[in-house]
Amino acid sequence: MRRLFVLSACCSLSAFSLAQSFGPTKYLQTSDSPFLALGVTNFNLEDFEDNLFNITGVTKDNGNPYTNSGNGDSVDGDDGVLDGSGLKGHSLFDSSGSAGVTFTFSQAVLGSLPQYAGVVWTDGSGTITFEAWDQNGVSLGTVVGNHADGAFTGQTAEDRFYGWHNSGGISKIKLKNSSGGIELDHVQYAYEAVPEPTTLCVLGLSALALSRRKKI
Ligand SMILES: [Ca+2]
Ligand SMILES: [Ca+2]
Ligand SMILES: [Ca+2]
Repeated sequence: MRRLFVLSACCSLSAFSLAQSFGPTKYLQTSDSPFLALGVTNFNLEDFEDNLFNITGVTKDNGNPYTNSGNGDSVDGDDGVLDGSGLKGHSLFDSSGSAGVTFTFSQAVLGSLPQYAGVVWTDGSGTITFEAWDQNGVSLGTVVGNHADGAFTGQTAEDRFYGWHNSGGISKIKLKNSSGGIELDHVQYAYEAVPEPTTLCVLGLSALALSRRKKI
């Protein structure tokens, strides 16, 4: 009876999308992405270090690649040195933090929508808000942060990662802050490495059937 209950609960999960938000968490280099610790597949990252926005299957509505030795604010490690400064790297900047920047994922280009998507906020003012939408364009919810340090000369201690996981797919993400401009970096997406819940159910039921056959 106990085993049957576990399998039933497992199968019921297949009818729903599993969703989880990430952040805001400290982020100074790619290895700080919480996605990597989950064993994701097809991890794709845009760090803007070629001063281009050309990550496969993703479009944006606002902002442009940016580098400035006086006020640029890349993820710290992109210049090769973790020194508390992102001045020597590249980021994405837009003058309207309140309008924010939306990144849209193309199912046609990618084959399937990513199940993990995130971005690193590196500079701006006020309250920071991150939102993601599922495969049907329904909002998964918002994550709010207040960690802007008020300095605008490349400091990286304030930089934070925001992300979302949704097993059914993510169609777009948006990052904004309530005043001033906005700077961001390390736009990233990935896919689940583990079998879908439906596959787990099939495997579980097969294992149960095999177990019963052995007892006969
Ligand atoms: Ca640095
Ligand atoms: Ca960068
Ligand atoms: Ca910063």
